Amino acid sequence: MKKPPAANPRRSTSLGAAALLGWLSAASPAAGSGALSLEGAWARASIGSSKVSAVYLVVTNRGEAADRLIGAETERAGRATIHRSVVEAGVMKMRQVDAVEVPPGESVRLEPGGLHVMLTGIASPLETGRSIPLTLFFERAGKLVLSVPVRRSPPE
Ligand SMILES: [Cu+2]
Repeated sequence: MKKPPAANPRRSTSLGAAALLGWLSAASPAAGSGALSLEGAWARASIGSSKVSAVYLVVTNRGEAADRLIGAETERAGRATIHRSVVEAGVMKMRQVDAVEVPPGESVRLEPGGLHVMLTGIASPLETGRSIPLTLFFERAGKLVLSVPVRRSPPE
């Protein structure tokens, strides 16, 4: 009489699937391609008739080679540019940057008070609970598209 298939390989398969599912839900909302993963993305809800907002996220490079974030676009805004907030003489200012380096094995945080994707010329208000499409352009990974939830404040 034949024995049923060994339990061990089966168990390791389901553990692998569970681990993967855990990773997927922990990383949600996430997108990625190859070496890069994009996690925790959120867009700030626009205030009143304000035409500006910002998108924040964490870019992690799990690859061997450096990459660079070189641009962004969304159908919801006239322009999406990469900005860095800096404090000069006690005043918070924003400067456009051409690119953001993402070294191999590292994460770069775009977060309030620092780097962000600046949205200007917003056509209609960004409402909490909705999502906006965002395309990010990387030198190496190319074009990555993600759906970004709109929030009033950073996720926990
Ligand atoms: Cu800005």
